[in-house]
Amino acid sequence: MEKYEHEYGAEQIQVLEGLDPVRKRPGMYIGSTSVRGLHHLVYEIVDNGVDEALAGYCTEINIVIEKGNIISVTDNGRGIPVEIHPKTKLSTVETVYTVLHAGGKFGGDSGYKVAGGLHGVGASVVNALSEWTEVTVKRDGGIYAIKFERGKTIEPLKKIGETKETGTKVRFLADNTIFETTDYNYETLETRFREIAFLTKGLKITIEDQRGEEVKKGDFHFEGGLISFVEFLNKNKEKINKKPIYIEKDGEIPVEIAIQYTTSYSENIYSFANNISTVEGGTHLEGFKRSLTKVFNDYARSHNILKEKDSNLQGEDIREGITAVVSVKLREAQFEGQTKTKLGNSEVTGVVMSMVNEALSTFLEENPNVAKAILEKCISASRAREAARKARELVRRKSALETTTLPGKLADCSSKVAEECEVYIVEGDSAGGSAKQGRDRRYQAILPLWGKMLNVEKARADKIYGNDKLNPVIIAIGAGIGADFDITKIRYGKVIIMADADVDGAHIRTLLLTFFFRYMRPLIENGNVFLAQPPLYKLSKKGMEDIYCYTDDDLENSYKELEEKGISREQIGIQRYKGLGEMNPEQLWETTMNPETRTLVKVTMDDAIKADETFTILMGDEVGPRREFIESNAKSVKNLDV
Ligand code: 0R9
Repeated sequence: MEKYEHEYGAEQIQVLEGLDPVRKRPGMYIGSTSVRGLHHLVYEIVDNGVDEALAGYCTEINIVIEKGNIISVTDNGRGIPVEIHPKTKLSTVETVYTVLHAGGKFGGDSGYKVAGGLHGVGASVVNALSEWTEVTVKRDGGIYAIKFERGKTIEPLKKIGETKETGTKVRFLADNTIFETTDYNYETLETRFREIAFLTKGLKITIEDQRGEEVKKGDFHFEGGLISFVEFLNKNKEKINKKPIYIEKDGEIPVEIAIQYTTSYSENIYSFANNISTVEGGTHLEGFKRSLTKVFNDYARSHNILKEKDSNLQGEDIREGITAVVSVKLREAQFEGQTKTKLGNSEVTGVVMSMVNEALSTFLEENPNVAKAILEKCISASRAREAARKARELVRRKSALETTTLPGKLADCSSKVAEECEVYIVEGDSAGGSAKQGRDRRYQAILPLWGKMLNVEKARADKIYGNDKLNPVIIAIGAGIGADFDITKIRYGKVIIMADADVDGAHIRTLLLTFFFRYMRPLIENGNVFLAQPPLYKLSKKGMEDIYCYTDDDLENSYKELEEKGISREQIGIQRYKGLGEMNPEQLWETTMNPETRTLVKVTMDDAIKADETFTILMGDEVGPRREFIESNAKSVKNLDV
């Protein structure tokens, strides 16, 4: 952020010290030293190449994860300037890599800098947090190289050859004494670079992972920009308007928007400011939503689709089934909110609104069939909302009448302190019985579910309020649902799904997760949802304590350990658990519920786009992608009983 907010004068550069503060408090510069922070190093470097592309000089960026987790990033831009900077008496490359916050202000007329990772702190921070860094610049007919170790120059810039090409190449090895892990996740990087390619029309980005036996590759280049982005997001959904609606305007604050409606019931709007995903929204999103509501209502009125007696369509009616991407670029982006992912610049709302008002109303006038199809869906959404309101009223009134009435099947815990309380949502009555007897009733509650669970991906909100399978879950958690959901009211700090390790269990797990994802998303975002891990096998032998194994690898390892102690496989009894119901209360406690010994998997929402895709594939209408997904993921879900 700093990079774009301040212009440091020469004096300030001189008083800035070296990079020691970065190594002392890395979290302050890259958020954390977890795998997330590690990935930020790559984003910082790639963003510098993206800036060069936005300035109009670079068309391609290549990223390679080399063996040993070395990162290499190459662009074909002008090359970082190499001449001696008069104030620092160092080459400009060296200055950029060794002076904190130096990036961006030596660049002269490079246009506005708009790319930039979440923390936008630049090359010097990457250098400070790397065991070593090498930068190679092709420029002015020469090839120049410079090397650093832990932020300190060890080989100053020298010319090592001649070339007619231009560009910059950066290689670095993250410092393993600083990061918890230096093992990059290929999928995470690939997803981000695909996103950057969508957001930067025409820029080609390639990524290659050379670490494994098989090289993985991604190649992203979208002439369609955001149009390609929404087509990608909707690839498994049934579309209402075949071609996405596209709105683009250059100017002081460039805005780019693509919109496509699908027959689904969810709202998927992704917003970006300077290529940064604004998860918490902000002024650009606000402007877009307001304008969308206004334009559709105006159109419906002027074409007599809404009659005089009808009330206006509400924003949520108009956003049902929408997939949209809103991207703005601005010189001095201000990020607010808890995770600094909410755009704060107030002038943006009006810019987006006036632009969408004009472009979208023109589009609707010119495409009356599309307008009609979308409005039909909005109107039926509005009817469903009205029905849902009534159903919800009913639920509310019911719970107001019976204020203390928790679901009959819920065995609640005695503590009322949410942070220490857990609710196990258990499949089946018999497993529920064992769980009730085995639990620690001070802080563990049990909610058994039985019968067929509703697939919320295929149902509208009015079917969800008042559904007899979901209602107990909603009431037990106690924080409402949908737009009314209030995370501060949850009755349990941990909501734990405990299902069998077979196909049916996986199904229930997915149905419940889909429900949480669509109707209680903050619960997942806040890290309150967990999956219990029941064992698959029990090994037993007279005189030996039982051994529980949670995976097939676990089982093999246990066999090996026992063999080393001279106990052969034949001497050991093995029980394969088909379901939770086969375990008695003590076993269930010991293996799956006792906080001292259990393993819980926390459900995270790192990537909402990926999550939406997965839930659409697994729970939506289209069969083809679902089969593909299951086939290609079957190997990684060993516990499934297929
Ligand atoms: C491989 C990742 N790419 C980069 O890190 C990279 C930085 C960079 C750059 C310029 C061009 N390409 C780049 N790639 C550049 C050049 C010029 C002006 N501004 C930017 C120019 O030729 O005049 N720079 C980013 C910061 C700086 N250069 C600077 F501060 F050193 F100028």
